[in-house]
Amino acid sequence: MTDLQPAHAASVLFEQLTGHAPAGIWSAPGRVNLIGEHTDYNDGFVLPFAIPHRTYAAVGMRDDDRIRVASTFAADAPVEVALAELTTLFPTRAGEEPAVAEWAAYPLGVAWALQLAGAAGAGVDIAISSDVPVGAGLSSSAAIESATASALNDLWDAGLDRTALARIGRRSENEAVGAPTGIMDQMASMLGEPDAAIFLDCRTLDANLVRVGVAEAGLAILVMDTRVQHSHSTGGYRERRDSCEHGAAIMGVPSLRDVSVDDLARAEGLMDDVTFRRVRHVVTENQRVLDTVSTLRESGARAIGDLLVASHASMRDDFEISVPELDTAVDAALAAGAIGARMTGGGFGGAAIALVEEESVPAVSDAVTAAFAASGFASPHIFTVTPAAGARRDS
Ligand code: GAF
Repeated sequence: MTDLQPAHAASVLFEQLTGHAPAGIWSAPGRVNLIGEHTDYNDGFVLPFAIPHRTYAAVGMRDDDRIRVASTFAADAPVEVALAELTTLFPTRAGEEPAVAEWAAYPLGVAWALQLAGAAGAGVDIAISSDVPVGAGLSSSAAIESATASALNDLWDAGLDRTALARIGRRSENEAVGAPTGIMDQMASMLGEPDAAIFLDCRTLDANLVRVGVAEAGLAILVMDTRVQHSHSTGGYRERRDSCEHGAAIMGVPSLRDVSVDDLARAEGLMDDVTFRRVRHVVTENQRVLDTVSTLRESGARAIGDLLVASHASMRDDFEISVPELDTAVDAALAAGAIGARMTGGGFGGAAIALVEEESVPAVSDAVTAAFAASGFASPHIFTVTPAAGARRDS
């Protein structure tokens, strides 16, 4: 790790690696999901926004056909392979570790996915640095993928649009890293805009910006990172996906997107209790996304608190992806006056968010920190975020 700002740190690492300056620096953000959890791989709706924390990739061309990646998280362990070798490294088989260190599988997987899409060029050096918290459910992985995909798209003259680059990033995550995720995080990282959330239909990939208007309402969004690390490559995430597919098969539909709240009574009679509760979470969460979008548009951010709270309850009780630290963060924030709060991201650890009055940020933060101490949990990392810009070339 380094104390330098990440854009500068990426550039310095690049120069240490190659002895010359990069051709450019590209960056992409992490994300917070305002609402719509585990709906993306069910062809449903999500409402994430990009955050100010970003991953920077300093990139330059080589005069051979090799690709080298380095990161300030593992500065003394760059990984270098021939571009032609990527097809021997990937895909990673389900349940197995990638053939390279996991951090390197993200950018190398992007290069591999671009090759498969017919977009390849000469060798490159890539140096990465980031201030997106890792393992916090804030999509540090999508930030690496989107920064790398943007850089290679430009340097290899691939001409892919942002949605196509999001698909490249997802392919890297699914097939190179081996995490069976949906496309929400990559789309948020590619499409983010200041003061806007991205209302995404994950079936069609139609994306519409929705003004969040938190600051103008005198509100703030707190991120409460529990520091309970999680990974989507293993265990619970994959099991939830399987349950959803099982539920959709029982209902005779391609995906849970095709089940409505009115169908739930019939669903309950057709499946076991656990599968039914997984289905109920996804179906009601899709509806909560639609309700949040219309509420934001008609009444503003102050009116969405109950939807956030209902979303958390559904993840805790029906989808069973919360952990005591996330529930403590949500409960303590609400007890201290937050308008709404919920865990964000894939669950099993990571972060929760709270919508709070701007002037009560210190009081809510203190209350959450005190609740963690009282429960014997490690101190949470608490900070505010505002919706920020998506992937871009910085220099
Ligand atoms: C993780 C995944 F990467 C996303 O695709 C999404 O499924 C999310 O968990 C849950 O909503 O961030």
